[in-house]
Parts: sequence; structure tokens; C-alpha cells
Amino acid sequence: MYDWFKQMRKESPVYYDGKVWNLFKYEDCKMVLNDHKRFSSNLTGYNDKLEMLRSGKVSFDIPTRYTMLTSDPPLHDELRNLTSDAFNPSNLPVDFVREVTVKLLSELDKEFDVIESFAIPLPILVISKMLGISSDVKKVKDWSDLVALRLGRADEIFSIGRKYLELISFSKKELDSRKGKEIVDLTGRIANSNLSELEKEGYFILLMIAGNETTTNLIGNAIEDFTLYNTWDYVREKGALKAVEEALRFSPPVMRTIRVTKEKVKIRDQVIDEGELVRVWIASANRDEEVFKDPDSFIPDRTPNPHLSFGSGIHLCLGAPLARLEARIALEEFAKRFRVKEIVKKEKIDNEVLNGYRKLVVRVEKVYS
Ligand code: CPZ
Repeated sequence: MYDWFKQMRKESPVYYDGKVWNLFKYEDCKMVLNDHKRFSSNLTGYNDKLEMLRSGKVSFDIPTRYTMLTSDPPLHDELRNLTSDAFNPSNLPVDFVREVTVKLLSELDKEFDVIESFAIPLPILVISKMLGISSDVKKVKDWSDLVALRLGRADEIFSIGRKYLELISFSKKELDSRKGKEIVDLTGRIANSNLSELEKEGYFILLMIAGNETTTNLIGNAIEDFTLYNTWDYVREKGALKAVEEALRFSPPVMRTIRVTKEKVKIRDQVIDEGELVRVWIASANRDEEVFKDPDSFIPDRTPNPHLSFGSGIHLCLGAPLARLEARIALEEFAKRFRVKEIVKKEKIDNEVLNGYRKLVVRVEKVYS
């Protein structure tokens, strides 16, 4: 993959594959992400259907087609503003994140799968707390697998199976139970907003699910990177703040994102028509030799580190501060307790967009200090 990216950056940085325009250079990727007027996120027609939705004319549809991920301003800003303060660093449940981390780690010893025993439950337990829902890790993980891969995709028709219907009825039940009540959690905030019922369900499901897979992958990828590139002693000494940024750059949980052109545009020497799909290769931008010195080396204290792993511009990941907090605490607490002696087994998840491990078994020794 990274050899292909390097070749494309050099030989064909704006490449049409018959369906989609692919961008590989940092400068081009960043330009597209920062220009929401010409490069739209309205991939599912949410902005166009808004009046229909709000007037109750759309009753049966797929709620996850209607989230801020696939919307343009002013709708996007209205949606984002509804919950944005909860994700700002000063309002995050820092103590709870540490509490859950310490509890999960206290149950581990010798040899274990860090994905199943640590990187999956941590983000699920934290977002459950913020939403005020009971934290059934297995159920939420199942739903995350079902939905995460389809979020932000224009090209895939949903098949609504039994599990998806269960997810919708769970979200309806949680939302209904908070209507007209005092707002004490994020679910209450959504339930008592001006959105239509379908949009509320989409919003709730987005918050419950979007950060799970991605944060699991961030933690898993960082554990692998820190092991392969001997970063653990650095983390024990200096903390994980910068090393997490380098893991984000080097092994991004989301490899690419997509926009649609609102008008005819020119990128480098290529003319792209209105209504064309543009694929932004985050993972390639993060290795662009014009921006990052020695891009294929993992440098834990790399400064500055302007990676695009959380995007850029108005859609810059809302959950980024939470993901950073969870990853930093998870990796610092892990480093305090364990020395990774060996990665015993690893299996990548099978997906083109999401990058991480389904299984990452490590053998560890306890750190005595
Ligand atoms: C992005 C892309 C896909 C799934 C999930 C996400 C995401 C962004 N932030 C959280 N989750 Cl395909």
C-alpha cells in the first residue's frame, strides 16, 4: 500500500480510476478538506431532503444516512453545535477514562489479546457513560461492526437485517425515555432537540458507534508501532502525547475519506467535472516527503506533526479530543504496568477504509518500579 502511495505521489498524484478521483499529495488532500464549498460532504442528499425530514414526510428510511458526517453547512453546523461542547477537552470525563483503563488492565497478565480485552471495551464504556446508556460491550461492538463500515459511504446500499432493526429500536427506546425530561446526558440532548425522529436516531447511533472502531484501531495500532519501533521506554519517560500523534500519522485508523464536487474544479493539471467523487488518501498525505522529513520512519517526538488522520476543516473529527485522551491514558497506563516481550499473533481487520487489528496477542512482563 505505502509503496503504491509513494509511486502515485510521484507519478500520478491526481488519478481517475474510472469511478473516483484519487488524491495522494498532502497539499491537495488538505486543500479539498478545507474547501467545503467546492468539495461537498452531502453524499446522501441529507441537505436536500431536510424540509421533507423536518415536516415528517419521510418516515421509513435508514437513520445512519442522516448524520453530520454526510452534511454541508448550515445543516452541518446546526448538528455539530448540538453536542460539540461535550467533546471539548475541558468537558471530557478524564477520571472515568482512567478508572476504566486501570480496571481493564488490572485483569490482564502474561499473554492476552489487547484488542478484545482492552482496546474494544475502553471506548465503548466511555461513550456509553457520556450517552447515559447501559454499557453492554458485546452488543455495542456488534452494532459498531455492522454500521461503522458503512458510515460516510455513498456507494453502498444498506441491507436492513435483524441486528440493524434491533439497533434502531434500541435508539428509539433510549431517545423516547428522555423526552420532556431534564437533560443529564448526550442522549437527552439529542432527544430534546429540534431534529426529526429519523435524524435523532441517526445522531444517537453516530455518537454510540463512530468512535468505537476507530479508537480501538488507534490503541491497537499504537501498541504495535510502539513495540516494533522500541517506543515504550520513551513513553514511560516522556508520556504518550506525542507518540500517539506519530501513531496517528504512521498508522491512521481511517485511511481515506470522500467528497463530491459542487462545480468544475482544477487540481494540478487535471480538470474535474461537477458531481464527481474525490477520494482523499489520508494515509498517503501522512507520508508525503514534501511535508514530513523521513516519512517512513516512526519518530515518537516528531514536531510539528500536522497529520490529516482526523481530517481538516469544518468536519475535523468532533471526537478527536476524546480519542486522544483515551489513547494517551490507555498507552501510558499500559506502559506503566507491562513490557511487551513479543507480539504472538496478529490479524488485520478486512476493510479498505478502516485500518486496524481484529486480533493482536501480546506476551508481556510486569514492570516493577
Ligand atoms: C470514519 C469512516 C468510517 C467509519 C467511521 C469513521 C469515523 C470517523 N470518526 C469516527 N468514526 Cl468508514
